[in-house]
Amino acid sequence: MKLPARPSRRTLLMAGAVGALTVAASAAVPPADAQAATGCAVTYTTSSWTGGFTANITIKNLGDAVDGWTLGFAFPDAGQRVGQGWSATWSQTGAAVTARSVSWNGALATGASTSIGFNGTWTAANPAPTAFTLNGTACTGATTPTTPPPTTPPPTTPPPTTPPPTTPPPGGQTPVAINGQLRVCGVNLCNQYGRPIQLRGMSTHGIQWFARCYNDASLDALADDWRADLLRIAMYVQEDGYETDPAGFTNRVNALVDEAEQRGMYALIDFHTLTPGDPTYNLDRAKTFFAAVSARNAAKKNVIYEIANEPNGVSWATIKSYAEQVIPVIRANDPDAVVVIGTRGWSSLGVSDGSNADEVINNPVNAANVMYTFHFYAASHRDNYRAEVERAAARLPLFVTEFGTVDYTGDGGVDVASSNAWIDLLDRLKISYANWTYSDKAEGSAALRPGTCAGSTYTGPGVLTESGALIRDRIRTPDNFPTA
Ligand code: IDC
Repeated sequence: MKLPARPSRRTLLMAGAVGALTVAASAAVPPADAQAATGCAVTYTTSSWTGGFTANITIKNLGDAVDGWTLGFAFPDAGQRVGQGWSATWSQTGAAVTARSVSWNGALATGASTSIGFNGTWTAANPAPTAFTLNGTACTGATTPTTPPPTTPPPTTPPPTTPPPTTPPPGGQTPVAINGQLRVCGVNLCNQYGRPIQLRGMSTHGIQWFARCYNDASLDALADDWRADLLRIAMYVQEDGYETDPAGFTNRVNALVDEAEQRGMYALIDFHTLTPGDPTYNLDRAKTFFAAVSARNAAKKNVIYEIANEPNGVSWATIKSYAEQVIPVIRANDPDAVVVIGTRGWSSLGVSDGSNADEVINNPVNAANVMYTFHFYAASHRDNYRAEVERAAARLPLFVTEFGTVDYTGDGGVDVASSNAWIDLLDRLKISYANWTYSDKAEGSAALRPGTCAGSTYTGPGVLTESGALIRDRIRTPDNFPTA
């Protein structure tokens, strides 16, 4: 796993040696005999608000490979408590906090890092811990806690133990580096300079089924070879998804947000409701999930929230009511993030239910900085849908968070003409999009050939399907993001 290129907000670097027997033996000179070489570096960064905070911790193993680890530290203030954590099993007794590795991050090779974190609460003050232990032995390196005010920009040079950041794609800076925090302006998605932009990228398949497709090599390929701006993280709620393991899926989504961030891509967090189609069925789950991910990712610039994938069988009034209950939960933690709202008839702006975008135009969600979802499958949805999108785009901020080159089942042949007509329209209107799917499922919409995710190669002539080749060609053309 790569370290974040730039630790944000308050950063505290702990670089110390974990001597197996003595700390002194481990400073600059490695042990002479067979004693295991041990050592670690820990960064602890927080973003705080009144009474609460998010802590992100990176552990780097500077010693011999370990298989399973325990991180320990003590809160300096009596009122500090760990709440929901991720990527570790967290516990707290008095001031003492313990984080134990989980199945997928216990093995840490020499030089390897892993990132964990938690949402916490505080009462009187929220100082950073000043000492950490790894597998029971203190990391005793000199530390100088720095507590700049929250508005201080992050350090421009990484801490000494941090490896160089991911190489940006050819042509210079990453989409997130150029565009920064996004916001809705008029009917457009705008960048930090207030200028309209279009993000082009890929959706994962259901992360409960295709986790193997989202690894360092595949995400490097998406950022560098595809030059994608956006990764949509499709977290199904039903179908063996979130409802079966809320904490686990929350962690997986957060880990993918970090992977996107490290590569300069935006991350669209998709609460992938589909069946049942009434989002109200998942309202409590949505509130719990979005409270967690918005608190944890509040300080990041690359996160966009998609609160309901495809409402179906329900009225716009019901969807609007759902949105007006979920959006405040996000806003409480992450006031400036863009939120995308599903629309009636499988996010067809109502068209697939015989309605149209007027129901939204005339009765928009009572919230600022929001966009509305439109989905299409090119072999099923053609001219009448394109006409409605063009008409609606003059009145509503639209985001195509999902589309396929094939029919609505996600399978069948690629409709090249309709796909290109759609993408031409989205380009002309600067409507952002994510294609279904960056996966190797044996179905027409998948971009990768079956078996690709069992290997380690995600570039070159052998890996793309017909759909993948068409979409990659469209996504990898230069972005021309405005920079002033
Ligand atoms: C489809 C997948 C398919 C999977 C199915 C499960 O392509 O492999 O078995 O979901 O529900 C959507 C949905 C999206 C669908 C996709 C294709 O958002 O979940 O994925 N689709 O049917 N809306 C329209 C089409």
